[in-house]
Amino acid sequence: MDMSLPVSTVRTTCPYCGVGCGVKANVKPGTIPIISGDADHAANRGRLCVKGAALGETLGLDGRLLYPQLRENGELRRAGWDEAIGRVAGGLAGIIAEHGPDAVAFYVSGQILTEDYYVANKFMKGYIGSANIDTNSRLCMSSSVAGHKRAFGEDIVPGCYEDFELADMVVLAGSNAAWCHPTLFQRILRAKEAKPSLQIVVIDPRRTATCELADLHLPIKPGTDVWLFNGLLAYLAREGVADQAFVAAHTEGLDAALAAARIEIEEVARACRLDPRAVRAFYENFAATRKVVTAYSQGVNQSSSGTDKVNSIINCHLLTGRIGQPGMGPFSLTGQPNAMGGREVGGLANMLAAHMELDNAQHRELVRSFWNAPRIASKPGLKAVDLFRAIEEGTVKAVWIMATNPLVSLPDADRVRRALDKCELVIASDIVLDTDTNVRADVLLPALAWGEKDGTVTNSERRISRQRAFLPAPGEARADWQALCAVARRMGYSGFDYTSAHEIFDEHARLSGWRNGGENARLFDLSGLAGIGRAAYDALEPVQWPVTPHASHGSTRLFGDGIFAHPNRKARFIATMPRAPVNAPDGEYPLALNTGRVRDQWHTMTRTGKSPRLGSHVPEPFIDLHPHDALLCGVREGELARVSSRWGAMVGRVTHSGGIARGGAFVPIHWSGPTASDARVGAIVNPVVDPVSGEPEFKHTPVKVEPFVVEWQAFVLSRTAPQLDALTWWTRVQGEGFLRYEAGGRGKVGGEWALALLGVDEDADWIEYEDRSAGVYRAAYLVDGRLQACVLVAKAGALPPREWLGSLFAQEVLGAGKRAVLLAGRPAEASADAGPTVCSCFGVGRNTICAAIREKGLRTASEVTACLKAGGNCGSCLPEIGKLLTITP
Ligand SMILES: Nc1nc2c(c(=O)[nH]1)N[C@H]1C(S)=C(S)[C@@H](COP(=O)(O)OP(=O)(O)OC[C@H]3O[C@@H](n4cnc5c(=O)[nH]c(N)nc54)[C@H](O)[C@@H]3O)O[C@H]1N2
Ligand SMILES: Nc1nc2c(c(=O)[nH]1)N[C@H]1C(S)=C(S)[C@@H](COP(=O)(O)OP(=O)(O)OC[C@H]3O[C@@H](n4cnc5c(=O)[nH]c(N)nc54)[C@H](O)[C@@H]3O)O[C@H]1N2
Ligand code: SF4
Ligand SMILES: [Mo]
Repeated sequence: MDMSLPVSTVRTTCPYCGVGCGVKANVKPGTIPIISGDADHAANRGRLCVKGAALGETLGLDGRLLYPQLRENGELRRAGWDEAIGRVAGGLAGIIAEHGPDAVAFYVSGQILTEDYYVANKFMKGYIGSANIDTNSRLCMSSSVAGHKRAFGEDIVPGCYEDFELADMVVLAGSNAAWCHPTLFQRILRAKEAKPSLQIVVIDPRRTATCELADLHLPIKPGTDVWLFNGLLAYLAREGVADQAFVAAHTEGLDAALAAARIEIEEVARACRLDPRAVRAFYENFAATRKVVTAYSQGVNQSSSGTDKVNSIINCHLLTGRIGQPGMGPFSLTGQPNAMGGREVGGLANMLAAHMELDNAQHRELVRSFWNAPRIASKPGLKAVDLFRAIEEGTVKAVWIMATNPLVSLPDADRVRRALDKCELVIASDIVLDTDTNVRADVLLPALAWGEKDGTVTNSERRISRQRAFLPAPGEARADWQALCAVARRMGYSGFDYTSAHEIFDEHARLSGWRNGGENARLFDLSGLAGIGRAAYDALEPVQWPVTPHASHGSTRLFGDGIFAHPNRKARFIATMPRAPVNAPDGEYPLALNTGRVRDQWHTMTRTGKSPRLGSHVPEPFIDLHPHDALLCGVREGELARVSSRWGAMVGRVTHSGGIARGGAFVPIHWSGPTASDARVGAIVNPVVDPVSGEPEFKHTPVKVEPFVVEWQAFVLSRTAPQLDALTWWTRVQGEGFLRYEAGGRGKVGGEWALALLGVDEDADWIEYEDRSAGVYRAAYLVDGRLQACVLVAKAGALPPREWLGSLFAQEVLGAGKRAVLLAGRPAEASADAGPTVCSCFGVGRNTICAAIREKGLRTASEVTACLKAGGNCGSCLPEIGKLLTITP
């Protein structure tokens, strides 16, 4: 911490999900910044979820990439920026000279700032002259983008968060908002508390935490949403709920859409494997309620019919004229903090900039001349999955990967690994050193992280907020836009002389308003911010675009006037023909694998993985199965299993959450090479994509599940990383003062093995316990009476809980009493095992909560909070507490 920085409070924006909560960082020299919610930010009004609340625990510099590095003869070595920029610029220029501009590519991310994104896009499309820039938003929001463009003529989210509170019905389709958009979900719950008639409907094959407080859960057969919404469209038309005047004046294409949607409730129920009464109830309530928000996320987007799913939802809102008015509308929940900003600057390979189109000659010329660029890409570039195929095939020879980890997050990720192994020049910009992708990079460029970088992001409701720096730049890390500009300048391009993020934002705002108006006006318009001065940019209050001279305070809702962005200003119904996922389960791969998120981790855990508070909720990768399927597969709850598909495999622990229907399986996406021996989810996923958007079908891959045989289970708690080759399978999370490894292994365990595993020298203070007949081995070592590491192994039966042993790492010296029972793994006074963490903020376990519910007769979540504090801070665990209330006898 730089002692010269004054004490201050900096207002910034959370770097995780697309809710885009305002955050306050209270910075005192010499201490860790204190993070709290910004009560003045319209997205969250002071609330944060558990990930946001734990941001302060992720700011340490351990594991950071702090200097540029170059690979030489297979080894990385530190280099100066000048040399690294030379290598990148020279490498790209050489390949372009020999093979043309389409032989190079950028693969960027919804986690860079709008200013970084703007520069990357300008560099590739206007100067290199290729559209080979794509982004992880292809894996995330591209079906929504495509659906919006087909229906509205432009990629627009019409509504705002307030609509969720004003609605009388909120439909959450393919969204686990309780875990993935928590503060917004809590706004819905509070609205329901105030107005109990507010109905919540969840459409998800799994029974998720989001379902806990829902009035109706439709456990839809994976991939069948188009049947459900087509059926709804047909029902609404039949029942005369259409808004005839709106449809006539402001839309076209209804007849074709209705023709494609001719389907009865019985048929819908069969196709979607739902109870026809539940389908009918949903349709009736939807028909009877005008103020409906239908929000959707990856259960809709990440599908081979993702774009059609989006349009089948929008169709229902167009038919009823429920769009752009308070309390109603289709609502695409964005995933990443700047998914939206990336779309604004045209970061996808099939877009231009400022919502202009690559295949529109006028737009191309407009952008080229505004940039004063030497050339402009004239055809769409490669979409993410195709891009990495082209790398494998050798047609793309250089790729600059920025703020994303395709070796984990792309489908068929082993193929992506092979592609990078073959690629002539791999450049990776990241904030951490150890990622699966970085291991394969030739050049590593250190980026500024959250708290250090400065610029803007746009959230799901089109609200642009500032991310502001409150920490000094560490090492030689630089903003991503600075690295991009340095390479562009070295390649001889003018137009990259920015000295601050502010200058880039201003250019972006000016482009959005440039020759924008009249008949073909583009709705994305920041002309009200063009010419914004440095001071005004620094003080910029969160504002929803469009921001124009007429709407200088931004725009809450769009399309309320019925004016859309297609040339004839009408919205289009899209005829959506339902189709099943491309790969169906079969005899060999009988289960449909669904993948997604857990509450307390963010993607590959490079940041959330540093927080002890976040490590305890879900400490290891799991495979959630229906008990019946587990039986058929010969696997048991609590044991390890291997999930494999025709593309790859991973290993995790079998669980039965009770939320999975037969025929399905679910695994979390978060573990990667650095955090598990074998749990890279991307390796299994089929590389099928939606034909319109190119978004992968992450939610549906045929797999089989088999026992992963180990002779013993173990866990290791250690202040330093152990020797992992002593374990057959392992996975890691961060504890308070220690690393926690869950593991399984084969072969002999004992003193020699444990000494090697924990890296203990001969004269260490070492204690051991072994009971061969029971298959138990335990050892620990201490330094000056302080617990350094312990390992507990069981050949059969359960291992002791980790919580008590973990708590000993906080103690400077272990007293004789604790030392004596250390290897029992439990305190002598045998206090109850708290059980797996439910409330991460206050560290309250499941058993504690259930005991209190039972013994004190608690009946509501607020009674649990009053009694145990659990749920009283960020509230992210309230749905789980709700579930415990219903299942505890
Ligand atoms: N805690 C946490 N929050 C996050 C993130 C994170 O990593 N961790 N990441 C952020 C990002 S980038 C994103 S994109 C969002 C994603 O947010 P969500 O989309 O809410 O999260 P997912 O878990 O990917 O998937 C949502 C649900 O889709 C369901 N689903 C699967 N198949 C189908 C189907 O065919 N139909 C329907 N209707 N549903 C289906 C799954 O069972 C799953 O519960 O979360 C953001 N927020
Ligand atoms: N199976 C399966 N796969 C999926 C999904 C799924 O549901 N199932 N979801 C998909 C979705 S929606 C998404 S969004 C992706 C996410 O997948 P990724 O984008 O691959 O995951 P992250 O871990 O967020 O990767 C971000 C990287 O950027 C680094 N980073 C953070 N901040 C900065 C910065 O300011 N600058 C730079 N240069 N680097 C930075 C982080 O350290 C990290 O290494 O995964 C996709 N993959
Ligand atoms: S809901 Fe949580 S992760 Fe999302 S922006 Fe808010 S604090 Fe961050
Ligand atoms: Mo995402």
